[in-house]
Amino acid sequence: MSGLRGRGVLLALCLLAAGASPVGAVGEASAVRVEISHFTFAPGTLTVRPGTRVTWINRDDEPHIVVSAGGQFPSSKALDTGDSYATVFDKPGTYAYFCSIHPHMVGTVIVR
Ligand SMILES: [Cu+2]
Repeated sequence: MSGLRGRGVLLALCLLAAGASPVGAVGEASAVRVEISHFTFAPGTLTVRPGTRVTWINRDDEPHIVVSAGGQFPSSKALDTGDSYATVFDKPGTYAYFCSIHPHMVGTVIVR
């Protein structure tokens, strides 16, 4: 997969040229956190690169369950306070999700 590696180097060079910290940029691209608090997913809409690991962490005193609206990724277990759930988004697309306990809680992960 030298082609993929080459693209990664190119991306890093572009980020350097833009004055971004390469370490911070790579961290942001590969792992992102969604905080669940006050019955809200924050950020509600998240845009990430393919291959990004997204972690939801519950800051509420109520349990929440992260469920893909289209069954596109596995559901979490019931997350108690401080519990987290992570999944990796490999393919570009729009992934709507909600909390199955509180269906008015919705969020979206956009992978591109
Ligand atoms: Cu909930």
